Amino acid sequence: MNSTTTTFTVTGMTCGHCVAAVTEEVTKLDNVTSVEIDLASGAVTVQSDGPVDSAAFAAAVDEAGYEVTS
Ligand SMILES: [Cu+2]
Repeated sequence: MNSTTTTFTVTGMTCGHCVAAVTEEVTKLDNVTSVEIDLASGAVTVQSDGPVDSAAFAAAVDEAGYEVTS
């Protein structure tokens, strides 16, 4: 399968717990194979076997208690 990399920016994460919460929710999304988060910049890099639905991503981040800015 094709591996796709998508990067989003999420605001509101302040510590390792925040990173873990976002990682847990985003990992549940369709096609997602891995999630990597840079806490300092808020960059969330998602590896997937196909497209990641941006609305589903935003909903997952919202579920964790944070906000997608890009
Ligand atoms: Cu935190």
